[in-house]
Amino acid sequence: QTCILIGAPVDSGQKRAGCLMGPAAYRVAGLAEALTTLGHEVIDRGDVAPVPHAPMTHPNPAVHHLAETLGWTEALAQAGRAAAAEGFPIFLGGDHSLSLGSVAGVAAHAKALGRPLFLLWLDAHTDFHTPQTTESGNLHGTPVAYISGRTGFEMFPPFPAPIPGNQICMLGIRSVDEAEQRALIPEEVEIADMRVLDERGIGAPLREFLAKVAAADGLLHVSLDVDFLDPSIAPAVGTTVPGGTTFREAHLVMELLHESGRVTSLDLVELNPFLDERGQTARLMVDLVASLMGRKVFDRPTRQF
Ligand code: DIR
Ligand code: MN
Ligand code: MN
Ligand code: MN
Repeated sequence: QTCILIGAPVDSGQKRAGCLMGPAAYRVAGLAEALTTLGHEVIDRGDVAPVPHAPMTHPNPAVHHLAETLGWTEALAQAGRAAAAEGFPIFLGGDHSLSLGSVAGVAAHAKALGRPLFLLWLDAHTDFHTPQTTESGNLHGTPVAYISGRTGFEMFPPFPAPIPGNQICMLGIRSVDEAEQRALIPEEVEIADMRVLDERGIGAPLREFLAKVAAADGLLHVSLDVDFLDPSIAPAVGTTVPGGTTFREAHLVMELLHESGRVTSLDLVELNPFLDERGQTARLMVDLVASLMGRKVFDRPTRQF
Protein backbone atom coordinates (compact mmCIF):
# COMPACT_ATOMS: atom_id res chain seq x y z
CA GLN A 1 0.00 0.00 0.00
CA THR A 2 0.92 3.65 -0.28
CA CYS A 3 0.88 5.04 3.27
CA ILE A 4 0.46 8.79 3.48
CA LEU A 5 1.66 10.26 6.76
CA ILE A 6 -0.11 13.46 7.78
CA GLY A 7 1.32 15.25 10.82
CA ALA A 8 -1.45 16.82 12.92
CA PRO A 9 0.24 18.56 15.87
CA VAL A 10 -3.09 19.47 17.48
CA ASP A 11 -2.97 20.50 21.14
CA SER A 12 -6.09 22.67 21.37
CA GLY A 13 -8.65 19.95 22.12
CA GLN A 14 -7.56 19.58 25.75
CA LYS A 15 -5.55 21.49 28.34
CA ARG A 16 -2.29 19.66 28.94
CA ALA A 17 0.44 20.79 26.57
CA GLY A 18 2.49 18.18 24.73
CA CYS A 19 0.36 16.41 22.11
CA LEU A 20 1.82 18.78 19.52
CA MET A 21 5.07 16.82 19.90
CA GLY A 22 3.31 13.64 18.77
CA PRO A 23 4.10 13.70 15.05
CA ALA A 24 7.80 14.26 15.76
CA ALA A 25 7.83 11.39 18.27
CA TYR A 26 6.31 8.95 15.76
CA ARG A 27 8.91 9.97 13.18
CA VAL A 28 11.72 9.55 15.70
CA ALA A 29 10.31 6.18 16.81
CA GLY A 30 10.68 4.92 13.23
CA LEU A 31 7.16 4.75 11.86
CA ALA A 32 8.17 5.26 8.22
CA GLU A 33 10.98 2.69 8.49
CA ALA A 34 8.63 0.10 10.04
CA LEU A 35 6.18 0.53 7.16
CA THR A 36 8.90 0.44 4.50
CA THR A 37 10.25 -2.79 5.98
CA LEU A 38 6.79 -4.32 5.53
CA GLY A 39 6.93 -3.48 1.83
CA HIS A 40 4.76 -0.37 1.86
CA GLU A 41 5.52 2.84 0.06
CA VAL A 42 5.58 5.80 2.48
CA ILE A 43 4.89 9.41 1.59
CA ASP A 44 5.36 11.83 4.49
CA ARG A 45 3.37 15.00 3.79
CA GLY A 46 4.87 16.76 6.82
CA ASP A 47 2.74 18.64 9.32
CA VAL A 48 -0.54 20.33 8.44
CA ALA A 49 -1.25 23.86 9.77
CA PRO A 50 -4.70 24.99 10.91
CA VAL A 51 -6.75 27.41 8.79
CA PRO A 52 -6.58 30.72 10.71
CA HIS A 53 -9.78 32.00 12.33
CA ALA A 54 -10.51 34.98 14.57
CA PRO A 55 -11.27 33.89 18.15
CA MET A 56 -14.83 32.62 18.67
CA THR A 57 -16.90 32.17 21.81
CA HIS A 58 -19.49 29.50 22.52
CA PRO A 59 -22.71 29.68 24.59
CA ASN A 60 -21.15 26.96 26.78
CA PRO A 61 -18.45 29.02 28.55
CA ALA A 62 -16.38 25.89 29.29
CA VAL A 63 -15.60 25.42 25.58
CA HIS A 64 -12.08 26.62 24.78
CA HIS A 65 -10.01 26.97 21.59
CA LEU A 66 -13.10 26.77 19.39
CA ALA A 67 -11.66 28.82 16.52
CA GLU A 68 -8.42 26.87 16.53
CA THR A 69 -10.27 23.54 16.57
CA LEU A 70 -12.43 24.69 13.67
CA GLY A 71 -9.28 25.66 11.78
CA TRP A 72 -7.72 22.23 12.36
CA THR A 73 -10.96 20.54 11.34
CA GLU A 74 -11.02 22.36 8.00
CA ALA A 75 -7.34 21.82 7.26
CA LEU A 76 -7.34 18.13 8.18
CA ALA A 77 -10.59 17.41 6.32
CA GLN A 78 -9.02 18.81 3.18
CA ALA A 79 -5.70 16.99 3.65
CA GLY A 80 -7.51 13.78 4.58
CA ARG A 81 -9.80 13.78 1.59
CA ALA A 82 -6.89 14.28 -0.80
CA ALA A 83 -4.79 11.59 0.90
CA ALA A 84 -7.65 9.07 0.95
CA ALA A 85 -7.93 9.41 -2.83
CA GLU A 86 -4.20 8.63 -3.22
CA GLY A 87 -3.54 5.93 -0.63
CA PHE A 88 -3.83 4.97 3.01
CA PRO A 89 -3.81 8.08 5.23
CA ILE A 90 -2.21 7.82 8.68
CA PHE A 91 -2.87 10.90 10.82
CA LEU A 92 -0.14 11.49 13.40
CA GLY A 93 -1.65 13.33 16.35
CA GLY A 94 -2.15 15.44 18.14
CA ASP A 95 -5.08 15.20 20.51
CA HIS A 96 -8.33 13.45 19.57
CA SER A 97 -10.04 16.64 18.32
CA LEU A 98 -8.06 16.03 15.11
CA SER A 99 -10.59 13.30 14.27
CA LEU A 100 -13.22 15.99 13.69
CA GLY A 101 -11.23 16.74 10.55
CA SER A 102 -9.56 13.44 9.63
CA VAL A 103 -12.80 11.49 9.60
CA ALA A 104 -14.61 14.32 7.78
CA GLY A 105 -12.01 14.09 5.02
CA VAL A 106 -12.21 10.34 4.77
CA ALA A 107 -16.03 10.50 4.83
CA ALA A 108 -16.04 12.97 1.93
CA HIS A 109 -13.90 10.53 -0.03
CA ALA A 110 -16.18 7.56 0.80
CA LYS A 111 -19.21 9.61 -0.20
CA ALA A 112 -17.65 10.44 -3.56
CA LEU A 113 -17.00 6.72 -4.10
CA GLY A 114 -20.56 5.90 -3.06
CA ARG A 115 -19.33 3.46 -0.40
CA PRO A 116 -20.33 3.26 3.27
CA LEU A 117 -17.75 4.30 5.85
CA PHE A 118 -17.44 2.37 9.13
CA LEU A 119 -15.66 3.64 12.25
CA LEU A 120 -13.70 1.67 14.85
CA TRP A 121 -13.05 3.78 17.97
CA LEU A 122 -10.28 2.35 20.18
CA ASP A 123 -10.41 4.47 23.33
CA ALA A 124 -11.09 4.55 27.07
CA HIS A 125 -13.64 7.29 26.28
CA THR A 126 -16.66 7.47 23.97
CA ASP A 127 -15.92 11.08 22.89
CA PHE A 128 -19.65 11.58 22.31
CA HIS A 129 -20.09 15.07 23.80
CA THR A 130 -21.37 18.02 21.82
CA PRO A 131 -19.95 21.49 22.49
CA GLN A 132 -23.16 22.06 24.52
CA THR A 133 -22.81 19.03 26.79
CA THR A 134 -19.06 19.01 27.49
CA GLU A 135 -18.23 19.98 31.06
CA SER A 136 -14.47 20.03 30.62
CA GLY A 137 -14.83 22.15 27.48
CA ASN A 138 -12.21 19.91 25.88
CA LEU A 139 -13.26 19.39 22.29
CA HIS A 140 -11.23 16.16 22.06
CA GLY A 141 -14.28 14.68 23.81
CA THR A 142 -16.60 15.46 20.87
CA PRO A 143 -15.53 13.84 17.56
CA VAL A 144 -17.85 10.81 17.55
CA ALA A 145 -20.88 13.07 18.10
CA TYR A 146 -19.84 15.19 15.10
CA ILE A 147 -19.12 12.14 12.95
CA SER A 148 -22.48 10.57 13.73
CA GLY A 149 -24.34 13.76 12.80
CA ARG A 150 -25.53 14.95 16.23
CA THR A 151 -26.82 18.52 16.32
CA GLY A 152 -24.76 21.11 18.20
CA PHE A 153 -21.93 21.50 15.68
CA GLU A 154 -23.50 24.37 13.73
CA MET A 155 -20.24 26.35 13.84
CA PHE A 156 -18.42 23.49 12.07
CA PRO A 157 -18.77 22.52 8.40
CA PRO A 158 -21.65 20.04 8.02
CA PHE A 159 -20.23 16.52 8.33
CA PRO A 160 -20.24 14.82 4.91
CA ALA A 161 -22.41 11.68 5.07
CA PRO A 162 -22.70 11.21 8.86
CA ILE A 163 -21.95 7.66 9.98
CA PRO A 164 -24.99 5.88 11.46
CA GLY A 165 -24.55 4.30 14.90
CA ASN A 166 -24.79 0.76 13.53
CA GLN A 167 -21.62 1.42 11.50
CA ILE A 168 -19.63 2.44 14.59
CA CYS A 169 -17.89 0.10 17.06
CA MET A 170 -16.04 1.16 20.22
CA LEU A 171 -13.56 -1.06 22.05
CA GLY A 172 -11.82 -0.42 25.37
CA ILE A 173 -14.42 1.95 26.83
CA ARG A 174 -14.19 2.57 30.58
CA SER A 175 -14.93 6.27 31.15
CA VAL A 176 -18.24 7.72 29.97
CA ASP A 177 -19.74 10.99 31.24
CA GLU A 178 -23.44 11.12 32.11
CA ALA A 179 -24.45 13.28 29.15
CA GLU A 180 -22.64 10.87 26.82
CA GLN A 181 -24.42 7.85 28.34
CA ARG A 182 -27.80 9.50 27.86
CA ALA A 183 -27.04 10.34 24.23
CA LEU A 184 -25.61 6.90 23.44
CA ILE A 185 -28.42 4.78 24.87
CA PRO A 186 -30.83 5.29 21.92
CA GLU A 187 -27.98 4.94 19.40
CA GLU A 188 -27.04 1.62 17.83
CA VAL A 189 -23.31 2.12 18.42
CA GLU A 190 -21.67 -1.20 19.34
CA ILE A 191 -19.97 -0.40 22.66
CA ALA A 192 -17.66 -3.22 23.72
CA ASP A 193 -16.64 -1.68 27.03
CA MET A 194 -14.08 -3.33 29.31
CA ARG A 195 -16.80 -5.46 30.93
CA VAL A 196 -17.67 -6.95 27.53
CA LEU A 197 -13.99 -7.52 26.75
CA ASP A 198 -13.50 -9.27 30.10
CA GLU A 199 -16.46 -11.57 29.45
CA ARG A 200 -16.06 -12.27 25.74
CA GLY A 201 -12.46 -11.47 24.93
CA ILE A 202 -11.54 -8.74 22.47
CA GLY A 203 -11.59 -10.91 19.34
CA ALA A 204 -15.29 -11.82 19.30
CA PRO A 205 -16.88 -8.34 19.17
CA LEU A 206 -14.24 -7.16 16.70
CA ARG A 207 -14.85 -10.11 14.35
CA GLU A 208 -18.60 -9.42 14.41
CA PHE A 209 -17.99 -5.82 13.48
CA LEU A 210 -15.53 -6.72 10.71
CA ALA A 211 -18.07 -9.16 9.28
CA LYS A 212 -20.55 -6.27 9.07
CA VAL A 213 -17.99 -4.09 7.29
CA ALA A 214 -17.26 -6.88 4.80
CA ALA A 215 -20.95 -7.62 4.16
CA ALA A 216 -21.52 -3.95 3.27
CA ASP A 217 -18.27 -3.73 1.27
CA GLY A 218 -17.42 -0.75 3.47
CA LEU A 219 -14.37 1.38 4.03
CA LEU A 220 -13.08 1.33 7.61
CA HIS A 221 -11.47 4.17 9.54
CA VAL A 222 -9.66 3.22 12.75
CA SER A 223 -9.08 5.84 15.45
CA LEU A 224 -6.54 4.71 18.04
CA ASP A 225 -6.37 6.75 21.26
CA VAL A 226 -3.29 5.98 23.39
CA ASP A 227 -5.56 5.62 26.45
CA PHE A 228 -7.15 2.54 24.84
CA LEU A 229 -4.05 0.86 26.26
CA ASP A 230 -3.42 0.23 29.92
CA PRO A 231 -1.38 3.07 31.48
CA SER A 232 1.21 0.55 32.69
CA ILE A 233 2.30 -0.03 29.09
CA ALA A 234 1.34 3.36 27.64
CA PRO A 235 1.96 6.12 30.20
CA ALA A 236 2.34 8.99 27.72
CA VAL A 237 -1.21 10.31 27.67
CA GLY A 238 -2.89 13.15 29.55
CA THR A 239 -6.02 11.19 30.45
CA THR A 240 -4.86 7.81 31.77
CA VAL A 241 -7.65 5.51 32.96
CA PRO A 242 -6.76 2.31 34.82
CA GLY A 243 -7.91 -1.06 33.51
CA GLY A 244 -7.08 -0.65 29.84
CA THR A 245 -6.25 -3.19 27.18
CA THR A 246 -3.09 -5.26 27.42
CA PHE A 247 -0.17 -5.46 25.02
CA ARG A 248 -1.46 -8.78 23.67
CA GLU A 249 -5.08 -7.63 23.30
CA ALA A 250 -3.96 -4.56 21.38
CA HIS A 251 -1.78 -6.58 19.01
CA LEU A 252 -4.58 -9.08 18.45
CA VAL A 253 -6.88 -6.24 17.43
CA MET A 254 -4.27 -4.98 14.98
CA GLU A 255 -3.62 -8.43 13.50
CA LEU A 256 -7.34 -9.12 13.03
CA LEU A 257 -7.70 -5.73 11.38
CA HIS A 258 -4.86 -6.54 9.02
CA GLU A 259 -6.33 -9.92 8.12
CA SER A 260 -9.71 -8.35 7.41
CA GLY A 261 -8.12 -6.28 4.63
CA ARG A 262 -10.78 -3.64 5.33
CA VAL A 263 -8.92 -0.78 7.02
CA THR A 264 -8.51 2.24 4.73
CA SER A 265 -7.35 4.99 7.12
CA LEU A 266 -5.97 5.46 10.64
CA ASP A 267 -5.63 8.10 13.38
CA LEU A 268 -2.96 7.89 16.08
CA VAL A 269 -4.06 10.27 18.83
CA GLU A 270 -3.40 11.62 22.32
CA LEU A 271 0.28 10.66 22.53
CA ASN A 272 1.97 13.22 24.81
CA PRO A 273 5.71 12.60 24.38
CA PHE A 274 6.46 14.97 27.25
CA LEU A 275 4.95 12.34 29.59
CA ASP A 276 6.68 9.37 27.97
CA GLU A 277 9.30 7.08 29.48
CA ARG A 278 12.15 7.23 26.98
CA GLY A 279 9.84 6.84 24.00
CA GLN A 280 8.21 3.62 25.25
CA THR A 281 4.65 4.68 24.36
CA ALA A 282 5.65 6.09 20.97
CA ARG A 283 7.46 2.83 20.13
CA LEU A 284 4.50 0.72 21.25
CA MET A 285 2.19 2.76 19.01
CA VAL A 286 4.58 2.27 16.08
CA ASP A 287 4.66 -1.50 16.76
CA LEU A 288 0.85 -1.56 16.79
CA VAL A 289 0.75 0.21 13.44
CA ALA A 290 3.21 -2.38 12.13
CA SER A 291 0.87 -5.18 13.25
CA LEU A 292 -2.03 -3.42 11.58
CA MET A 293 -0.03 -3.10 8.37
CA GLY A 294 1.06 -6.73 8.21
CA ARG A 295 3.84 -7.54 10.66
CA LYS A 296 3.29 -10.97 12.21
CA VAL A 297 5.07 -13.37 14.49
CA PHE A 298 4.58 -16.32 12.18
CA ASP A 299 3.23 -16.37 8.65
CA ARG A 300 0.04 -18.41 9.00
CA PRO A 301 -2.51 -18.28 6.20
CA THR A 302 -4.97 -15.40 6.53
CA ARG A 303 -8.18 -16.10 8.46
CA GLN A 304 -11.49 -15.55 6.70
CA PHE A 305 -14.22 -13.29 8.06
C1 DIR B 1 -14.02 13.54 29.20
C2 DIR B 1 -12.67 12.92 28.81
N1 DIR B 1 -15.10 12.72 28.69
C3 DIR B 1 -14.15 14.97 28.66
N2 DIR B 1 -12.52 12.84 27.44
C4 DIR B 1 -11.47 12.34 26.73
O1 DIR B 1 -13.32 15.79 29.00
O2 DIR B 1 -15.10 15.24 27.95
N3 DIR B 1 -10.30 12.05 27.19
N4 DIR B 1 -11.62 12.17 25.43
O3 DIR B 1 -9.31 11.49 26.47
MN1 MN C 1 -10.35 9.90 22.63
MN1 MN D 1 -9.45 8.72 25.51
MN1 MN E 1 -10.77 15.20 28.39
